Amino acid sequence: MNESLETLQQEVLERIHHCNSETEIEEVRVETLGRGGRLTSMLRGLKDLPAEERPRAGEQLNRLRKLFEERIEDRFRQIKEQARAKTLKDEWIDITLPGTRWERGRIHPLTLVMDEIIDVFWGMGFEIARGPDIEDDYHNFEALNIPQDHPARDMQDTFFVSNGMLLRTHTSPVQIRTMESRKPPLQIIVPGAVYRHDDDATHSPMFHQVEGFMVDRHITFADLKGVLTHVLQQIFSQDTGVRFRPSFFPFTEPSAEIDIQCLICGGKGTILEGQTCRVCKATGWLEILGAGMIDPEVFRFVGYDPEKFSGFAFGMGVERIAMLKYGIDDIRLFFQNDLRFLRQFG
Ligand code: 2NM
Repeated sequence: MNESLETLQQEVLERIHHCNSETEIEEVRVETLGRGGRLTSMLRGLKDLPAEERPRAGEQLNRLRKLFEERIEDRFRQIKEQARAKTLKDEWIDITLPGTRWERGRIHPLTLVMDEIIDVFWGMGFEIARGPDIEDDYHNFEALNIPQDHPARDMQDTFFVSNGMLLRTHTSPVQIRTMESRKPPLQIIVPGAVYRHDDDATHSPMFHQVEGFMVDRHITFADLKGVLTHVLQQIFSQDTGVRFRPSFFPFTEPSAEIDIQCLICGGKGTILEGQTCRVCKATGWLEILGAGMIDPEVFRFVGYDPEKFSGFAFGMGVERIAMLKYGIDDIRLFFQNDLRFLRQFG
């Protein structure tokens, strides 16, 4: 009995010592202290011993049970502790590290310039109207008094799509549609994309315009001059010189082209040491706007009485203004989405 108890003690303590997981230690507990466990069986066998041996044997077995229970408990705690230490080590994170910074998006330079132009007109009480990019011949040409044989109607300049429809070559068809459905007084601008068959450093097949018009009784060329001078001096600077030159458009009479003093040479036509300014080609002026008094023919097309109403209209190219404002020499940079270019704005 003594011999076998000592063997049991040695064996069990050895096994407990070698346990490395909660499952293993639970196995040892069941095999030793569980219902059919080795020690449990021995405790159960006490009753078969002679009465005089029972107290001593019982004492020894109970001592062993206490010992096993304590060691199992200790080992169990050690294993848990090791597992926790390992988790803490493996899953350690430095919460003081700075986060990954995502680069913020910026506003496209064309949107910046477009918004700036819109803000100036908005401040003068103009409404903003929009319309379809795909138009019919009537609204893009006919109602604007552009005759059948006008070069702008040529395949060379206009993108035609199916069923006689085309990509608008200016935003003027939206002005026509607005006048068709509403009565004066109106003061409206129409920003948007337009399309022309043209592609080089200063022309893109898709570009943007802000066109607009004002119609009421007694609108004169003085209103045109006042409004457009104010707009240009807001967009560029308060002291920018503005010049009106006579011109021709089928939809306005009289018509004018409007120049501002060159932003690069300040109107001198020359830069450092008498070199000629390449931006204004030594003229000191930059063409920036087309405008005029809306032709009575256009009013007849939309059903306005030209004896009662008059108005002015204008159009400008957003890319051209953005190029002059930021000193960009190739229009294609706006559409290539090169981040090195785009990051410089906004
Ligand atoms: C320009 C120049 C001059 C213009 C005319 C009209 C309309 F529809 F009212 F007749 N809209 N825009 C116009 C006039 C556009 O762009 C260079």
